[in-house]
Amino acid sequence: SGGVGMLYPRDSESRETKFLDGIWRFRADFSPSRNDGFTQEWWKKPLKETGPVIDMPVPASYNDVTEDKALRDFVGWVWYERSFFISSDWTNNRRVVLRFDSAHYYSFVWINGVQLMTHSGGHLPFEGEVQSLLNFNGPNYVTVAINNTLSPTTLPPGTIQYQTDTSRYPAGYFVQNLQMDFFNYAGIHRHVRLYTTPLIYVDDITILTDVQSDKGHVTYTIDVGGGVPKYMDVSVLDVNGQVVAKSSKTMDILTIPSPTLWWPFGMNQTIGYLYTLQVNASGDVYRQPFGIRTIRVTENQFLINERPFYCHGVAKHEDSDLRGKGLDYTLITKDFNLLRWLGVNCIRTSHYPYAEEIMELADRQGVAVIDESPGVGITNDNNMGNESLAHHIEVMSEMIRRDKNKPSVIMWSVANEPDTTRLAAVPYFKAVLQHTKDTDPAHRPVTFVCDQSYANDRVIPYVDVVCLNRYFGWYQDTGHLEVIQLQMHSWFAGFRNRTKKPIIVTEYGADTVAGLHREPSFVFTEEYQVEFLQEYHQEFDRAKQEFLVGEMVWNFADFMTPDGITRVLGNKKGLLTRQRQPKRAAFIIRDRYNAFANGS
Ligand code: GCB
Repeated sequence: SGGVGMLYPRDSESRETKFLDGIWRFRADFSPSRNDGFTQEWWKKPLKETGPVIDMPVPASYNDVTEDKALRDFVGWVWYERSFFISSDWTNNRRVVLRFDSAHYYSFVWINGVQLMTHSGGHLPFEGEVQSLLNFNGPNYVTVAINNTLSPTTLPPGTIQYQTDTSRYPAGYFVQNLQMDFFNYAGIHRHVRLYTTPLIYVDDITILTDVQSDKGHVTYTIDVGGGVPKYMDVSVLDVNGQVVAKSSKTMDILTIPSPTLWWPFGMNQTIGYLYTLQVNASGDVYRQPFGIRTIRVTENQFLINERPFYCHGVAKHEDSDLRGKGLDYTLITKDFNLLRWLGVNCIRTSHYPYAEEIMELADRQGVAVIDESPGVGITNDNNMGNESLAHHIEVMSEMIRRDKNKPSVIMWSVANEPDTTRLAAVPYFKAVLQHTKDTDPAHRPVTFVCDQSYANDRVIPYVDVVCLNRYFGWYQDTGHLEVIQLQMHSWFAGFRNRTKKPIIVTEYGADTVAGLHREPSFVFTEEYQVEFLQEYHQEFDRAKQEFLVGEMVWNFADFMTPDGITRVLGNKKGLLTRQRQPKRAAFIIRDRYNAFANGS
């Protein structure tokens, strides 16, 4: 929209939303050139006038919706289109903004045949002003072309490999190689909506909080677009809607005596407490939730509100049957009920920013979040060049712009398991980490998730918290539970000798097929997963006396992966099945985490 902000669309006295979710018309471009849509200009007419179309739900990944394997595994351009009407009420002195909460990966958007915007990156919102392109006296149509091809400079990166031996491969054969262990679902994954604002509008809000001797300090800045507001009315409301502080300035510091702090689950009676910053800029009303809390990292501790926080966590995925990575309210609500059932106080958004609706549940339900970028699979020098760096920095800026006011976000993770043994990784990650720290107005801790050894990694010196993924007893010494404690112990010592920073184990886990049993245990059985986790817990219980500040199981639930000989219909390291039913290990984690939450 040309503005600086990316506020979540919220209705108010001055703002109205029209969702464009629903059934869209759809075509994948299977033409030999894979480019007919562009040469034939499919955006110039409603899609059904340029060829056959099928029905496609939005939001959803398109991959698992049809019976067509070629579409499930499609790489290239797909086209979405739908029509809509707008009432003439919307002509009256308003901006109308078209917003996509995410489309994977590269998108072109046209309104009534006119190009509106493009966006690169699959997990963050983009929007544009459309009032001058709309037809208020008849139908409108919106067309979206989306390409899911991943290249060495996309996040995540990927490569396409062509096979030209015609004795073995049919013409045009290629495979997409991905450095990542999850299915590359694609399509319009989150909401599409039109929303209005007045012509002078609240473009962005930045809120910082601090607590000193039982006083909460709320520092805010409001960016206004479209002109200079005639007046500004700002108030802080508590959960009951009572005004607890007020100002008439664009920037101010407000003091709240004895504030109710934002706490994660298990640390306090009150968890996830949210205030609202209510802004009225010349009649444009916007209500931004926020929490009052502090974060500080020491050599051995992660402090929230100056109290030691120990992360009892899981890593997740946006993944489910049929809808792939599509937003689904039933699924995300069920997931948060399961997080509470397990006693989880922290999640990592492995391996990309999640839907804002998920982040808002985390804010409200007191689940801390390690907010991870789509930087997964940065494993060679081609992924660490200038073009990659520029894009990575842009993605971090977009993430911070979207998530900066969320109290649940306690740390940024810029990448998962990059090859940080490379010389090129040093300038690359120094720049990304520094940019992230500087760009976040709250300067939250920054990290990346490391799977390299303490001897060979080169980037750990630049993080605030050391985050480690380890699979002793799984990928190494498969089946040998007896090595886990010792190897984990040496691993911790190796990192601690290098740098005195707190450590979180961000992944440990074993593939487990629900219903597979064997006593004594064997890999892939429910018994093995239980014993495997318990071996880690022994060492965690020792290390948390000193420097360990968190443990996170890989993974909350089973999830889909590409075809591969180590994956039987997906990665099975879930505590839950993909359908969210518990394996035996879920009860072990539930007992362990809830014992902590109950204070025992
Ligand atoms: C990892 C990756 C994660 C994989 C997991 C596994 O280290 O970060 O994306 O799914 O291991 O199960 O192999």
